[in-house]
Amino acid sequence: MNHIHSSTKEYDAIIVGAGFSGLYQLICLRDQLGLKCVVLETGDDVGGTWYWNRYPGARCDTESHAYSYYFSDELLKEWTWSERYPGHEEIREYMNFVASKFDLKKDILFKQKVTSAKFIEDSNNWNVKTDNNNFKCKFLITAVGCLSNTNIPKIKGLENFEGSYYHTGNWPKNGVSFVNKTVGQIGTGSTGIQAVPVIAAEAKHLTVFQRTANYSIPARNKPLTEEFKKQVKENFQNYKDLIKRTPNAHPFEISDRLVSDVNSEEMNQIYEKAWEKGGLQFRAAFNDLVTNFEANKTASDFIKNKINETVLNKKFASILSDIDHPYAGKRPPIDSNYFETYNRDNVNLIDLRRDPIKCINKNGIETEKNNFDLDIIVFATGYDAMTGPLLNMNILGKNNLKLKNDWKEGPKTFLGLQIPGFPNLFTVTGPGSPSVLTNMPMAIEQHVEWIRDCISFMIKKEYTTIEARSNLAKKWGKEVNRVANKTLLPTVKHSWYLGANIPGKPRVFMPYAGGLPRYSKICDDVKKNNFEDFILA
Ligand code: N01
Repeated sequence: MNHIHSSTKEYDAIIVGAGFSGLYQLICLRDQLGLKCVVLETGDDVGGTWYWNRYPGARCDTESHAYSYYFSDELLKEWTWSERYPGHEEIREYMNFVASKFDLKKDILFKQKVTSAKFIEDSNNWNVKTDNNNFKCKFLITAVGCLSNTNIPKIKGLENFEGSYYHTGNWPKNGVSFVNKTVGQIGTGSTGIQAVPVIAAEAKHLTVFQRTANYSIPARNKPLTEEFKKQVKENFQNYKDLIKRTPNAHPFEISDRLVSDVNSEEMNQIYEKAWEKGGLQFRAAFNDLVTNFEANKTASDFIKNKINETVLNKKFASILSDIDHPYAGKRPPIDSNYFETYNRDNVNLIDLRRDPIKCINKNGIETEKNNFDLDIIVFATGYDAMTGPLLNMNILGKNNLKLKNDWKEGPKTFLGLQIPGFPNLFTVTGPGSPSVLTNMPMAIEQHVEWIRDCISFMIKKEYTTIEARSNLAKKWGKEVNRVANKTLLPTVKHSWYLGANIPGKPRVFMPYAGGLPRYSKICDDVKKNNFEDFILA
């Protein structure tokens, strides 16, 4: 028997999360299909991942003119970015601009953290609970982001630390002052590499604790010229076409050329040019950088040389360039003066491979060989990515099937959009979809529109439920693995793409690496086939 609280609020669709996905999903379902919708958001404003990521230096690695919604020409004309890469404040401004343009906030409930969602078979509804409210809906759409479940590693003694500590993905709204502070930062992923130069410029002293050395390419961020801004506005259709046809939805083509097509002098010139240009585009200099170890080694060696040239302290240079994975085998960071920062007098670097952290004590971090007294510890230690935010919601499907149990050995989805046993639940950029391997807003738009079209089809055909088929989900899981294995990505055994950063998490390659255009075609074919790959009832 299903007991629904007397004040249960009923909707056609509930969307969880008010980031890029949630806002556009609301526009699609409310304004285009006329459904009664609500967005439930934990924070007190829109922004999603960018609501929480306010750490020093937080900036998107995708160029601003591509890191935008492309569904509305009007919006593209009205909004103008100021820098090559958008900073976190400007992204939040953009999202607020979108929210007010489409009058979205009236249908967003803030400070509503979803604590459970249960499918009720008698009525084919979802019951959704937050800390203080009960909701009921027909369609439940998770728009919770892939990198929203922060990971503070369980280091012995953290509770004894008398200073302050922060995770970059849950940064205080009013910021943190590092003035006159002795700071320790753990983690040198994309986030850590952005934070180090900014913290070092403000703090009395910064010690960086590096476990795995990482590549980084200069971002070469700069204010956009009036000419470029004008050019983008006049050519957004061309940009849209370009972004939609490239595998990672970035605004640049991947070269057809193989490393073996050029001699070493030409190769170096190509890398130099790409280094000067900066940004994620570096990996597009040759076609085989992410598929061929030998080709990749030329890029990896080039970057290691740059690190050694830049970092004057030879010990630091050797720690930073001691990289044991192929370039872009993990998500490649880009930076503003990251390696240069190690030339400052107030920066120290500890190689945790040689001197691991033993514990945290009341004064700071204790490694096997040293003690570091600290006022502040910054955890740039990443996320329980992709599956974490979904598993956090305590989702129960048919027959009381707990998502947590169902995914014990790894996520099972069809196209990253639906999960067998969980009817009418849609997962925007869920595991098994291109998501984190792409420029996110593009992957989001594709998913959100597909979900809109699917729900519209169901309404027209008077179907009550849609559910992924188990056999097709299994087949899709194999396909996700097959395409990943054509690249070097799964060879990096400590990568978060494989869940390896979270103790006990199953090692499964989670995103679809076959590219957004190919993936979109697969989804479009399913749609053309009247969604027959799903169980419709
Ligand atoms: O997290 P990460 P991130 N002891 O998991 C270290 C996106 N992003 O927040 O490599 C010591 O990559 C860990 O070491 P190791 C982007 O997709 C986007 O930096 O596991 N160290 C690593 O150095 C990115 O990939 C933008 O050995 C520990 C670091 O912490 C994703 O977010 C900007 C440790 C974690 O790196 C995540 O990046 C920034 C421990 N116990 C980020 N545990 C945009 O542009 C972890 N580490 C949109």
